[in-house]
Amino acid sequence: MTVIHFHHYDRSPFSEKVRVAFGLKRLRWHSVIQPRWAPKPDLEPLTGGYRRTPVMQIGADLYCDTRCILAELERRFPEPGLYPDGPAGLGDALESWADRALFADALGFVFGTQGDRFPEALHADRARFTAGRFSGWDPDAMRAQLPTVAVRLRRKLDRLEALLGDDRPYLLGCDPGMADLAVRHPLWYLRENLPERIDWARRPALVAWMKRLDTIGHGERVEATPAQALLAARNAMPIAVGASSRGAAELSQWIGKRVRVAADDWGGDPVEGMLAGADTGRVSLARRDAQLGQLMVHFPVDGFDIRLADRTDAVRATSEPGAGDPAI
Ligand SMILES: N[C@@H](CCC(=O)N[C@@H](CS)C(=O)NCC(=O)O)C(=O)O
Repeated sequence: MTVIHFHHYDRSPFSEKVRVAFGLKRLRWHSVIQPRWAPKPDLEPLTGGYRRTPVMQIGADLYCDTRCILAELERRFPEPGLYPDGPAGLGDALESWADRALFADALGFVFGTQGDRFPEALHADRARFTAGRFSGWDPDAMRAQLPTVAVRLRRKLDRLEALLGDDRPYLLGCDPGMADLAVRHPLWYLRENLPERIDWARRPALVAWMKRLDTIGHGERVEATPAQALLAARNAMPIAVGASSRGAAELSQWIGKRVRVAADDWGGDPVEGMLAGADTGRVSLARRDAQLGQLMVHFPVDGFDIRLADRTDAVRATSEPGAGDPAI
């Protein structure tokens, strides 16, 4: 039986995106609560330094970033699917928009409105984490941005209301999927933090859609400790990485070499490991931890900077002629 350990905290919006996917797929999962800010001594040994929330663990395999987590859930538990209506590309496009543009405005609105309410340690951590984005996470600067952010957010909410205005139950049709999970989590975050600041009465279709998604729930959640998750990793071996690297020749030529992977938006702490697999969706890094043994850390290709870690390898790779490179 597949045992899922999910490293998260309850207030994390990106975690909420996955928790609803657990509900949709009616899965049982072990909830491992991690701190809201670094250091994360029970997470970083597993991932090799990736500290963002959430991370999904299945034995000695670690899935970083919700895009990688949801793709793995879809692979292992295909029914019901995350792309029930319309082309998958449309679901992914909406996901991208929601995870970055909509989420950034929701975050700017919450911190701009009530930045003083959060602990100092959180501000200090997020200033480093976001590396200059979000007004350097300075409460005054974020407040100064509030009028612009409010107007941007209002327009996005109105667009969503219009999209749902033809009585469709979910964003892309009759059943919930990726687009709904992704668009809901920034709105859930707004509702959790500033319920009275959203003009819900003007957006009945959005309210009904949120209610429909709320009823999906989170599947079967079982509490677990970080020590149990670490033990599960130590007692397991990573799954073999699939041989298929179709469409990812530029990355799969580095298989067996040391690579460095870092998120290209925020929380860019790099992870190094030996590239064990690459396809168009993800890269898999083999790592060894002195306490935990052999691990495999998976990242999406989208949204991550992936490069050779060894300078000599990197210089050689970029100076070699590219005549044989496949077309895009
Ligand atoms: N693109 C990432 C974004 C993850 C993200 O930004 N998560 C936030 C929490 S919702 C985070 O890591 N905050 C800092 C932390 O938890 O240490 C994903 O889809 O997983």
